[in-house]
Amino acid sequence: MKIVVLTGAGISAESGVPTFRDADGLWEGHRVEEVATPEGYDESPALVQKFYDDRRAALASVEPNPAHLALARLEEALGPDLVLVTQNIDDLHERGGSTEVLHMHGELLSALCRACQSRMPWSGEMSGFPPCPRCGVSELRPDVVWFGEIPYEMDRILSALSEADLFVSIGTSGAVYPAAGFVQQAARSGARTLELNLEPSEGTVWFHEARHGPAGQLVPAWVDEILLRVTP
Ligand code: BV8
Repeated sequence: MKIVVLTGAGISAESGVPTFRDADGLWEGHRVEEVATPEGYDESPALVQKFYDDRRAALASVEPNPAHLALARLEEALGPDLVLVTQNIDDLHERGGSTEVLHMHGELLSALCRACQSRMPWSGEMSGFPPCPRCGVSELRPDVVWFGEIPYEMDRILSALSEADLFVSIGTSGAVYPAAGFVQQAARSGARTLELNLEPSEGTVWFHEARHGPAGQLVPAWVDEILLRVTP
């Protein structure tokens, strides 16, 4: 059985990582245009670097939750038949044991050099505009996909959606494209579609089935159901 899972900020909420659109979401106090667009970065690089420095530093104080751990168990059982796509830029899937994670919106722990286009692991601050380890120019930016930029791994994602038997969306509001359109692409290719979210998302109408509640409870239960079906 080929499964594509798409996760959003809701899967990390119970780990203490703020979501974007819930009451105390990340975007509050910051207009999206200020911190998540290339124009916003060019306008105020120090403000944007600090926004991401703070989120990068906060990773040290959060832990994967049972939902992340359950998806790692699923990968162990399904191997390449599971394609895990995340909109999240935290490293909680990896720390929860998942080894193949498609970060379509980039990662906090990666830097992109605007001078030489190199991408490299980065766990420190960037507000001090450090020189790129590869080319020496001080043009490092967070390696995240901002609004108006092209998401990473789209070819692999679209190919996985075209072959999926099941598409499961976990903890996302369905507010941002192209991720929000994946459910329709999967359904067009014949996949069954399931939404696991705290409440109905903006795209809930597109799903064959929806279960509402905390990911920390819904995801382990769903993974146990699947493992019963796929393990002899
Ligand atoms: C692109 C990285 C071209 C940075 C992010 C008009 C119409 C349609 C589209 C557009 C349009 N105008 C512009 C566009 C395109 C635009 C877009 O979609 N805009 C929106 C606002 C309309 N998209 C883009 O620009 C994208 N690029 O389109 O390029 C292209 C297209 C196709 C192919 C090639 C090229 C790039 C967008 C990427 C932006 N970067 N993040 C950073 O993180 O700082 S977006 C960011 O918000 C996330 O990455 C995520 O994608 C998005 C949504 O966040 P969620 O993860 O869903 O979180 P949210 O808070 O919204 O929701 C949380 C959910 O969890 C809630 O439903 C809640 O109920 C639930 N929840 C809470 N707690 C729990 C829970 N669920 C379970 N358990 C819990 N405990």
